[in-house]
Amino acid sequence: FSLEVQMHKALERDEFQMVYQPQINVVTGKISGVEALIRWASPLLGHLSPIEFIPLAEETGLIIPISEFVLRTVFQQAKLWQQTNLLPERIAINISSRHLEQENFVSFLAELLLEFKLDGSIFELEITESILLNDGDDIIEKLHLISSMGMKISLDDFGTGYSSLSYIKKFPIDTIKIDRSFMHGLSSDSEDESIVTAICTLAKSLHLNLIAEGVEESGQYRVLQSLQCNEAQGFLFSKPLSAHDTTELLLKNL
Ligand code: G
Ligand code: G
Ligand code: MN
Ligand code: NA
Repeated sequence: FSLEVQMHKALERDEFQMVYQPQINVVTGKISGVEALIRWASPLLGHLSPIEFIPLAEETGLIIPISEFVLRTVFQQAKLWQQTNLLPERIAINISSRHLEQENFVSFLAELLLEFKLDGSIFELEITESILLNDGDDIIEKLHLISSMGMKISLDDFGTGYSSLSYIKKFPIDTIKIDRSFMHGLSSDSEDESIVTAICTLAKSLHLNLIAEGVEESGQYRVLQSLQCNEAQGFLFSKPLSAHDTTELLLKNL
């Protein structure tokens, strides 16, 4: 029952599922976007967190078909929401650096856009800083191609890595997502608050969209509002929801 063997079978057996977590516009209080997140319900191993299987998928290369499944499923969902006038402004998708590095990554995206007749601007690809460390030029070129297709790029888990300002300048980044580890001390005037304040100032001066992740308490939300952080995401608003439940929520949000 090795994890690797089960993961292989999981794709064929349709055991992966996408869930969606709403992102809230801090000014209007309405849903501005959703982040797509993968879930795996294995009949043998139970519910597994992506933290438990994505690293192994990256090591074994299985991340490529999994990531293609993620993109295809989310594009399909976007089409359904578009047809029912429920499409949020943005759908964010986590991209593994292993997939981004594939030669055909950009053409895969282009083909999906064509197939589903969708505008690229619906999507935002979430990448982590580590990818920007690797090789510069090849990745820059890809990100520019993705931008030219209308898609946005966001830096996930910001503040936990190098957070180097030179990356933000060098790469076509649209959005910064403040890592959820900074939310804990946000309503208690701590170091976290100083860091989040600094990131907000940075984002504003660079004209970047800013999303705070892991917002669990209304006190944290109030601080984010006062700092003019654009968007917030976290259990305070909603946990990640099935496609069906997300659709219900989007209906109410109209
Ligand atoms: O949803 P959850 O909190 O369990 O996610 C845990 C981690 O797994 C996060 O770092 C998230 O970015 C990553 N993750 C979730 N869904 C996907 C996905 O569809 N693709 C990739 N590459 N990573 C994902
Ligand atoms: O690394 P990334 O931002 O992609 O991770 C997203 C993960 O964060 C999701 O798996 C989701 O389940 C989790 N998450 C979302 N909201 C909250 C929250 O308010 N608190 C905590 N602890 N985790 C959250
Ligand atoms: Mn993410
Ligand atoms: Na994150």
